[in-house]
Amino acid sequence: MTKGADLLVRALANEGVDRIFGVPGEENLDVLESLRRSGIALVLTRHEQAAGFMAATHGRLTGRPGVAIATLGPGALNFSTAAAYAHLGAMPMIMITGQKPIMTPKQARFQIVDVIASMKPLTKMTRQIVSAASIPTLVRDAFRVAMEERPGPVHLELPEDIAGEACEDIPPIPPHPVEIPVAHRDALDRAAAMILKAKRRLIMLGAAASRPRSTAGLNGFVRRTGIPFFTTQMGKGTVAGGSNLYMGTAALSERDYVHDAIDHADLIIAIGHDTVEKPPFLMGPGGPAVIHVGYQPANVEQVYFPHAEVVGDLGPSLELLADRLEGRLPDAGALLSLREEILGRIADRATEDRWPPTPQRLVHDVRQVMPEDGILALDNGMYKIWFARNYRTYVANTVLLDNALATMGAGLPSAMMAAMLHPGRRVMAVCGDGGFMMNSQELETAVRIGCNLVVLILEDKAYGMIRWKQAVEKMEDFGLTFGNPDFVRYAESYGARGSRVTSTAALIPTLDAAFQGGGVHVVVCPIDYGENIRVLNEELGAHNAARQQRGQVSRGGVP
Ligand SMILES: Cc1ncc(C[n+]2csc(CCOP(=O)(O)OP(=O)(O)O)c2C)c(N)n1
Ligand SMILES: [Mg+2]
Repeated sequence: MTKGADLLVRALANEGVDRIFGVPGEENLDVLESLRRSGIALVLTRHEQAAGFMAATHGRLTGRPGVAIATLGPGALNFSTAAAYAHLGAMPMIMITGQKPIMTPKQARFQIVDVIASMKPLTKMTRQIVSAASIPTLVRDAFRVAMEERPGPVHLELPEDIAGEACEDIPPIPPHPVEIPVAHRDALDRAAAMILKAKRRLIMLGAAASRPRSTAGLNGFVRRTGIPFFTTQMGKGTVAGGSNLYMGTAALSERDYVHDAIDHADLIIAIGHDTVEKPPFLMGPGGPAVIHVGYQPANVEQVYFPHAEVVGDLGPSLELLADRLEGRLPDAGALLSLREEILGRIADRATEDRWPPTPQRLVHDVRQVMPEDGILALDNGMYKIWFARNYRTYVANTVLLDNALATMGAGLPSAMMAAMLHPGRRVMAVCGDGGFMMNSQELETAVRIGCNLVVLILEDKAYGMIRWKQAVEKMEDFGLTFGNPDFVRYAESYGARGSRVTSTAALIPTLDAAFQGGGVHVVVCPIDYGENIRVLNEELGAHNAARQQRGQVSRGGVP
């Protein structure tokens, strides 16, 4: 006898799903039973939030939605942060949650929350399944919506009685390839004319440039035009940062060294910029002209209002744009004269052996132990700014960071997903002592499923980023410090291994040994956050004051 749950699982398999992440409840038991008899693996997690982060990261890295499952009410609500993470971060994901029977609700309102309503602002689509016969269509549509630009999360609620409902054996709907339309000829001509006319051009690579489908077209555009580029935080790694055209990453919205190049530019070609990111620079009157190249038109914001747009599939549209420009930009690299100065300043103190290590030294040493294709997954904390600013990338999608929801707690689960997808590559999660503890229970999952993974915890016994902002605001140091477990013993209690870095010289050997040993290895290292104020406030403040005095900040109203 075929049941609704069988149709669901078959429809998921039809979409190429090979694993589902989550925490089932009794309302999901029919689905669990269908899964048991399918070729789809269940990756049981210790919190639904982590399952959601893993599914979203699957979508981010592959372009195919990851799938997560949870029960009704409490389980479904635990998906909320992950749903928002995927929604803001444009990561395709499908969430399936259970519900009490809808035809004969024998438990009255026990555990019932209006999950559909709660998912509305957090997803692209949220639907309750009301008949088994509708499952094949709904699942196909859910995948279509999740994957379509702009990608994101879709939620399906499957009530217990619909999952158990006997039904006809309806075949799933076969997916077919979908191409995204390419930009209009007139838009390409207009953009090409602007680029040809400009004198000091700069490319900016944003979050949407990281879609796996656009990597080749993007690299080709940069190579064929020879225009220098910088990236937003989430655009990091879309074109190799080792390229001799890389000018830096805008980890701050203004006043960093990379903004010297932005201030000197007369045209910025913003590729894949998504304004969910903290602004990489602030547009204002009198600033450079901006061309937006994206899968979707630009949202108009106070700080982002492009003068022209090229909307369409990024890769092929950029190829057509490069056809109009190649060989016609002899002075493409006009801003490259600033490169050495910018990158030199950024590298300051990267090899200093002070103890505890500076953030610059930590980033430098992590880079040494990561091969070019190694994947770094960052949680959210102060160190994210340093990694965004200082870490250089060589291969697309090798830095997973979240500058959209910017939630704490996603670092470990997203690294686990990367490790599952790329078992042959080195994968490292970098977490603060605050963010790590928000999903540290997933160490058990990582050990159980056999991940090879290093988790680097940067210990300052504080919510350091907020503490920095408090100090910048000249407020008293109050309310942001805490104690920690002994992270080495904590890791060992999960069956993982643990090491503590006790000297700056030991950092690289400890990280290297952790990778060599395989399995899950937690490495704890203290960090000297004195550099936050010294560099990000004092040094950059002085640099900007000097620039302003020299009159190099040309735009009225924009610092
Ligand atoms: C879930 C969540 N809660 C709170 C915040 C606000 N927040 C941003 S960074 C931060 C501190 C992070 O502390 P930690 O992980 O120890 O990193 P550190 O800044 O100390 O390096 C906080 C509380 C957030 N981004 N996400
Ligand atoms: Mg901390």
